[in-house]
Amino acid sequence: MAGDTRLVLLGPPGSGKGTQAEILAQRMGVPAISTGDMLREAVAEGSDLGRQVESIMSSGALVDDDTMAEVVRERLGRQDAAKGFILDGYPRTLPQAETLESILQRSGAELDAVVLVDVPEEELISRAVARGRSDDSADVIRERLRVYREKTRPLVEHYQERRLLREVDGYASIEEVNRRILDAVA
Ligand code: B4P
Repeated sequence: MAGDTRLVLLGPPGSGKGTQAEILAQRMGVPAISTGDMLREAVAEGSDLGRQVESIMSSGALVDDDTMAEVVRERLGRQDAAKGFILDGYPRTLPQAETLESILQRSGAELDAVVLVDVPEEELISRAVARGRSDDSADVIRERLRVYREKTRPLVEHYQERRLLREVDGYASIEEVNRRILDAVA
């Protein structure tokens, strides 16, 4: 499989979306696009965007939809994304899902599937604490899980209705989760 693959990875914080996106991207010959990584890079560079989002990210809240729309529109407009992508961490709200639909429509493209990588909350908290990133303290991760349930979880139904959703149990080894995702999108 090479090119023309457009997948979204959906799931709670720490479910392994980023890890799986990298493996899938290698295999499918398309870029892994992580909005979390893009924002963390902006913070590290101290750009205008980075200064704007730094405190939002460290509190566990979501960056606003308009800012994210600009970031994603610019990234998906680059040449390397013309033939497909693995999108990790976007969309995270219903308005973001609508933005993505309109960006794709304009280029005559559509999503192949949205993969929900689901993992129990206790496991998410222990993975996050083990990772030790600045936005991974136990309190912040609890806030990120609350925001996930409130803002992102409704996307499950949204994509179920569009017959795009594939559910994968993410509580297994990285290799096993990868196999499950490949089976789900085959
Ligand atoms: P993200 O970077 O998307 O953070 P994440 O959800 O924690 O990452 P992920 O689920 O990809 O976990 P990973 O593979 O790293 O977002 C960070 C912040 O950016 C958000 O809180 C928000 O403020 C902002 N943001 C990003 N996108 C946004 C948007 N669209 N709108 C608004 N704001 C946005 O894996 C986690 C850990 O588990 C790793 O240590 C990994 O090694 C381990 N792991 C992975 N798979 C495993 C497995 N199978 N078994 C055991 N451990 C595993």
